[in-house]
Amino acid sequence: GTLGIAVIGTGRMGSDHVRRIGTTVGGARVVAVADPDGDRVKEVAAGLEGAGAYTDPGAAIAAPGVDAVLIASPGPAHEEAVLQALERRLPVLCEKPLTPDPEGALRIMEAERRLGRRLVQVGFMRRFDAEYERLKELLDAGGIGRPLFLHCRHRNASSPAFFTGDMLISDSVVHEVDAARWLLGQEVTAVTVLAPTPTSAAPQALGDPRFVLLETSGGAIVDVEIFVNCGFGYQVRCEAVGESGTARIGDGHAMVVESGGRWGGEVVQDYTTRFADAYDRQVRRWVAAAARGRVAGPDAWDGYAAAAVSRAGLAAARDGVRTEVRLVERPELYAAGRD
Ligand code: ISE
Repeated sequence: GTLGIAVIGTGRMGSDHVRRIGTTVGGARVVAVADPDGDRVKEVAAGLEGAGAYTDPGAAIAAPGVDAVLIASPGPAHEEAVLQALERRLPVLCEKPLTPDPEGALRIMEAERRLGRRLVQVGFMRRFDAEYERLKELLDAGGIGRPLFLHCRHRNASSPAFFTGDMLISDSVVHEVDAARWLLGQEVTAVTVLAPTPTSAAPQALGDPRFVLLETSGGAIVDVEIFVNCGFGYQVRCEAVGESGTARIGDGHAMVVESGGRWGGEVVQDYTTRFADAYDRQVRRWVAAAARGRVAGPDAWDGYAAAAVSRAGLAAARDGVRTEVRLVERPELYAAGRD
């Protein structure tokens, strides 16, 4: 049958997911949408046959025909919607960050423990990107030996008006946190944040860009340049350095043009373009897993670990000191290697 999906939040990501479910993801259909902006949600629902429009997320989740829930509201609204979905035993794909704070993620894990199963997948879409998958395969196969460093660059052309200095860490660097944990198969144990004199191209209070250092449980070092007002485009790069070689992804040289005595190419402008294929594969894999009551990829534990690292990162940025990450013991339900 067709999986009926409720989409919570119809902002940039939510509406992109609605489009994707209608066009590139088979076996699923959006049957309810929710957004606090009543006009907007009606407009989105009007483009979908037979979909209900709601301003209350709980009402959309409880709507007839809903088999699974995709949450793309702002981070602070995630926990309540996830818990409402879990009360109904519905599979969830929740955009990152799962929750802004580790406590909220722990409450979600507790709800899954009571159900005795994992139903929540977190939208760390880089795990579904073809280049990241190749790097992961190479590292897992020992192709460059034991990893020593990951050098990461994360640049946005500009940041939206609502962006805050904290979000540089909890909304942007959180992707490198998850990618590093996944690529290395290790936890992040400590965070240090450095800041150059901020760019004059953004409000000074934003403190953009920053340099974030992550230490990991296996003794690797991850450095992240986060620069959300670089002006020229969207770039996510990662170079792994191992004992016997290096590997780099994200150069973005899909096509190089040589003409008129010059060579060059295009820099993509935003993440919905750079990671379009990753988002498609993420949602397809989620739909396939949800139909079997499973999750595919990053789960609530990954959301929790990322939130714990963000908390340490915010303290590190505020106090200007290296800050250790505290994690609870990993519950059996989230043991590595479980599908
Ligand atoms: C945004 O929320 C994302 O998830 C993007 O991938 C990231 O590049 C951007 O910095 C975030 O604000």
